[in-house]
Amino acid sequence: MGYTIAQKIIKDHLVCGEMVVGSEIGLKIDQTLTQDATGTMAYLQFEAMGIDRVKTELSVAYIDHNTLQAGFENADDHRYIQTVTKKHGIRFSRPGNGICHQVHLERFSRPGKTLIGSDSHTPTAGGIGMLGMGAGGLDVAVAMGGGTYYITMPKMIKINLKGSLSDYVGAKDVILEVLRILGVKGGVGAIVEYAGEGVKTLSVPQRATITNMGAELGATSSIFPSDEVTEAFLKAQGRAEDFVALISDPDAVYDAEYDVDLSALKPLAACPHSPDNVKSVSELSGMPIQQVCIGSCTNSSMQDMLTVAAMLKGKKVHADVSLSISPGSKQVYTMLAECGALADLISAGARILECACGPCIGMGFSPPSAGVSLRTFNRNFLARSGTADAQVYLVSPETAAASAVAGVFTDPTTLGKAPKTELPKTFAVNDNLIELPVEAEKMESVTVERGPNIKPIPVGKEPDVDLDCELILKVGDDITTDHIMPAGTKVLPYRSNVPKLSEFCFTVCDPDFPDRAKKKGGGVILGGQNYGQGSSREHAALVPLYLGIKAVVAKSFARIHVANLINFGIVPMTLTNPDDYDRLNEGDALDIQGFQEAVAGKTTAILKNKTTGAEVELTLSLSKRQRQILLAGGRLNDTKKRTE
Ligand code: MIC
Ligand code: SF4
Repeated sequence: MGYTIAQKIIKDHLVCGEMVVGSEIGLKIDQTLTQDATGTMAYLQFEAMGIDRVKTELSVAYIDHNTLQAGFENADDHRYIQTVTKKHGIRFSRPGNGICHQVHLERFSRPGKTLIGSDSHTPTAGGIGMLGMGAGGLDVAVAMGGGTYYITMPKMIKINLKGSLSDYVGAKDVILEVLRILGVKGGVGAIVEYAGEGVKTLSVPQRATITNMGAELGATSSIFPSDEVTEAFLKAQGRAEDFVALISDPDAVYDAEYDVDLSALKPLAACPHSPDNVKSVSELSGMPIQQVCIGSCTNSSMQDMLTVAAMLKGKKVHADVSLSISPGSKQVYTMLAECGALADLISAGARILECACGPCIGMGFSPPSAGVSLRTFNRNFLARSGTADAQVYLVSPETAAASAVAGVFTDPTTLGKAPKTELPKTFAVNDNLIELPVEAEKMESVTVERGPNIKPIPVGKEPDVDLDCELILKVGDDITTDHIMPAGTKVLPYRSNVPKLSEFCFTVCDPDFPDRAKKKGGGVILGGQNYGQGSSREHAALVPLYLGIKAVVAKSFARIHVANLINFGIVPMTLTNPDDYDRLNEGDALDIQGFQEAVAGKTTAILKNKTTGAEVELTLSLSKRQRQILLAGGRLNDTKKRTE
């Protein structure tokens, strides 16, 4: 039996385990990336491991999330990351160089290699045929130290692309169509591979838009073949030597297959508040809008920007609309300036932002009250924009530009023939904002600078022998990490200050949660399906740990979040019978006799609801390694224990 693309890469990097779907495997990681909102924790944890130099082929730290510096906090974190990376052998991408995934795609991603990043959109690198996966900061720290990265061996899903995209239909519409078909849980436990004759019609940045939003499917990763289009892209980036061809074997077996006819696709939009709530733009056309934001790691390539510039050239942004544009990288920004397209954007009235995540993570540009905002981003979770009642729609750059001019939701295919844009044959390569680390023998000369906002990381404890506590919070299905640990201008500066961060935990769902948890000394959280979907932020585990959360019971969990819970010693358990969800209520007194014993080796435990008398069976699907981590009270404790 042949192999799929992802299976080939996994096979080449397998350190332990068997490639049997559903079982735990360990992988060697070639490259890592971090960004600043998760990076501080990752490097604090790397330092705590006491390893002098990174052992990966390449590790890069990007500054792209917390670039609003309304106080000293973010700048202090940047300085910490700059100095700690210089010391330990990691490249440092300075603020102004661009969004981690865009820059990594341009400058460092390599077909056939493995990459983990402390950011859920790391699968962007799949656009170039690299196996990129999002991970918690601690897992990235371990990989930097040469440690194994563990995942559950995924299923393989194949998307056959036929035909080619019509005028004004973009790569974003392809992934929105896949989200429409599969939904935000449809990729859980799977890697999504793209195949078929349509592949060669898509450029690398277009492919990267598609693999980027595979994160919204809940997939472990998404990947395209590495072919002549990949080779041309690498050549244009001055990296021809990084090319290797990579395709699936003709007899590779997939667990599921779907067809998407690119020629038949129409512009689509993900409606509030979920990326899979997809409708066609024509259904929405005419709806007044107040804001348009173009950029993010999903749609900020040169190709996206040139398309938008051509559509805005000689036009004016509608008086009722505020339009922001954030190019994805310094390379894109420079080339836009050099070719004059930047002038077209500025003169149409676009508000040009720096090349960073910006509005995508709520760092500025929050919409007005109840405002309709069209964004080329990848997430429209409730309140993520910074305005609690905003209505955020995810659209292509084509739909965004057409609507910005019209002032209402507009299907760009109604505009006639699309203006022709041509991508340059070579990109403006200038890595002057990538700082190189010092040589190993000079590392003592570097002083790591820590600001007062950096507070100690909470450390977990071994599980109670019997768990006796309260159901402190009950939430529904599809709870995102933006619900658990919101981001945005007010909160992000405290990513290295867990005590302060805890004041915002779950406040999107329940403003009283932090106070209640503190008063009661924590307890257990109950969630629905897909608990913890979205970002890789380990703060969504660290902060609940700080607030005394001992276990999370849910109908099902998202991949990265469950790994983060385990890393910090919070026990994840699922309801054996999902209907039991209704037999548990907030405030109920709970009791799990033999909790520690169950964590040590049982696959089920009985939860007694002391308030109602009901008994509910819980399932613990944990590997031996995960049980050992939980028994030690988290991965840092476990590593310490084993190295003592
Ligand atoms: C996001 O898009 O939600 C983020 C911000 O990039 C996160 C990382 C974080 O919370 O710092 C992600 O996707 O992992
Ligand atoms: Fe940044 Fe948004 Fe991409 Fe997250 S999704 S990395 S916040 S641009």
